[in-house]
Parts: sequence; structure tokens; C-alpha cells
Amino acid sequence: MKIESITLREIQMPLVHFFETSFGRLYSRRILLLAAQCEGVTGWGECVAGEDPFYSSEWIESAWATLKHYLAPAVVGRTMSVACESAGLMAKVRGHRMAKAAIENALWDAEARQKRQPLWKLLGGTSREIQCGVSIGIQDSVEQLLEKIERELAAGYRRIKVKVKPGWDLNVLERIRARWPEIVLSCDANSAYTLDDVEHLRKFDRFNLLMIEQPLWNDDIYYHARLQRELRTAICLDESIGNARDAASAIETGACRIVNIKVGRVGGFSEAKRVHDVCLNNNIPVWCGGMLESGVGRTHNIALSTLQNFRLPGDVSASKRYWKEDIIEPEVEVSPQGTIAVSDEPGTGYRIREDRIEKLTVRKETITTVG
Ligand code: OSB
Ligand code: MG
Repeated sequence: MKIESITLREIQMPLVHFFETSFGRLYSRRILLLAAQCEGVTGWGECVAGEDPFYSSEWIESAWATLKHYLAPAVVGRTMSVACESAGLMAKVRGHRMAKAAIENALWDAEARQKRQPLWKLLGGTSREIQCGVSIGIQDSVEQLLEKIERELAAGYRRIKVKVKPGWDLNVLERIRARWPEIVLSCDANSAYTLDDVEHLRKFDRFNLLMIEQPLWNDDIYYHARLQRELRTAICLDESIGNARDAASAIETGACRIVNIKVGRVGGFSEAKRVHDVCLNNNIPVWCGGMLESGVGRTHNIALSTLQNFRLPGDVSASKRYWKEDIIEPEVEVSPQGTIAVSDEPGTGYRIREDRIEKLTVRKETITTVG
């Protein structure tokens, strides 16, 4: 498979509802899409870097520049037999994992299309159906949050995750549990607490949560291990796990009992598979995180979620929760049982709506080899 060129695009899409986390409120997304031209097939990837360097140090402008100047030139013009070879070609660049993932995942997408195989099978997936949960942001009032939860439960989602931060936590969880004592519930702090909050965090134990996600610093493992020893509730790490080695050290030190895998955060499908395998070998369940993706990233998350150790419902939800109109066809839909079935069609099983992407594009740049 020869990589002839790579096209970067920025598309802009307003969110159906704002999404608020401990680092702020977001109304609209700037999404970096990447298309790799490989001898008659086009592989698509999505860079999940955000609008701002808040979730991680990467953001759309750093990703664009790094892709343009370093990562795309490292792979364009090269021939590879399998997509995962691209990771080695990009290894000289430190960090920039979300940017790297956009390339590697586009090449997996191309490889699946070229081999006329479903992407999920190429990745080594086994489940025919994945379990879905939802992530619900901070709202203007607890009443609004309860209404949203009610709607998502009625739609069939199997796990509710709410964003928390100091001042929007115990009171909120209390109200949710008072109304729904039995639902599978978890919370995500996106690093909003410190070790000074241990006594406060111990109070989360009352709510019988499936997990508390990333309570402490985004780059920390050691202090999460200290915290986990103080809590009955399982800690799940998101931001802290950048690769399989991080997962191994988090497990070895007891920093978490569950791992959130985001393919962008760990630098692409091959590292995501390695994180998955480390967790599997240590009997640590994983689930697939989300980054408010468009259909391109969303369908890649679906494919990844078919690997055997994705034992908990992921933040993989229907297109319509985020977008008035997605850029794939059909849109991602979730069954009344809170599942998505994967198909045997080649690639992702979803068609890319290039005409719509073209209309949403605000900038575009193609990297080809010179001469
Ligand atoms: O921490 O999981 C997170 C969205 C943006 C950045 C970080 C996170 C999230 C979510 C949304 O929780 C999950 C989704 O895409 O549905
Ligand atoms: Mg998270």
C-alpha cells in the first residue's frame, strides 16, 4: 500500500447542546479530518485534539502544524504492507499522539477498505455488538441534568457518566441516586481534585459508583495509587494513560482498577491494542472513551470496542446526541437495548459523506511528495 498523499481539513460543526466539563463549556467543534490517498482507496482519520489545550497539551493548531511539517512528510511516498508500520515512521516525533493517531487510523481505514475486510476484524475484534453509555456534561441546574439522564435511560443507554467538579459533585450524585438507586452510574472529574480532597472524595463511596474517572492530575499515576488505597470506589484513568507502559505502571502500582482507552490519546490503533492487551493480561476491564467525535472518529471507536476486553459500556453514543447532521451515512444509531451492532461490510461499514464534508470545510491542505 503506497501512501500517495495526505489531505488535512478543518471542518466546523455546532454541537446540538453545549458540553461542559471541569475545564469549560463548548458550543461548537473544530474538527481536523485527514484523508490518506493510497492507490485508489482513501482512508479517513479524525484527529481528536480539542479546540484548546485543556484536556491535553494538544489542540487543533498544534496538531495541524505537526501533521503538516513532520508526520505527513514522514509517511507520504512510503509503501507499507500494514498500517501499523506508520507508527515506526513517526516515532522520531515526541508526543503529539492525537496527531499521530489521525494518520495511523486513516491508514488502518485504508487497509481495511483495500483488503475488503471489516475494520473491526482487522483490529482483532470479536464482539458483534458493543455496549453503549453516555457522558453528560455539567448543566445549568441539577433539574436539567436529571431530565437529561431520564432521556438517556429511556433511550436504552447502559451506563450514565456525569461530569463532576468541586461544587458540582456530592449534591448532584445525591440527587441522581435518590431518583435512580440502581442504575449503573459513574463520574468523571477531568483532574479537578487534588490530594487535599481525599476526605471529600471518600464521600463518593456512598453512591455505589461503577468508577470515578481521573480525579487527580492529568499526568499522574503515583498519587492516584495513594488515593485508590483510600477509596472503595474504583478509580478509572483516562488522561494519565498515554501508552501501554503507563497502563502497566498504573496497574502495578494500584492506581486504577479500570482503564478508559481513547485511541487518539494513546497515539493510534496499534498502541490502543497494546493498552488493551496489558489490561486484559492483568484482568483490568477497559472501555472506549469519546472525544465528541464526528462520524469518522465515532465509527473507529465502534470498531475498537469489539476487542474482547472492552467489557464495560463505552462513551460511544448515537450521532444525534451531538450533531444535527453527521458526516457519515447511515448515522450511528443505538438500539433500544443500548447497543450498536457491527456489520460484516468492508471498512467501517459507514459511508463518508464527502459532499457534506466539502461544504463544512474551512481550510484544506494536501501533502504530497515533491518531484
Ligand atoms: O474526559 O472523557 C472525557 C469529551 C471531551 C474531552 C474529554 C472527555 C469527553 C467526554 C465526552 O466525556 C465523551 C463523548 O464523546 O461522548
Ligand atoms: Mg474522561
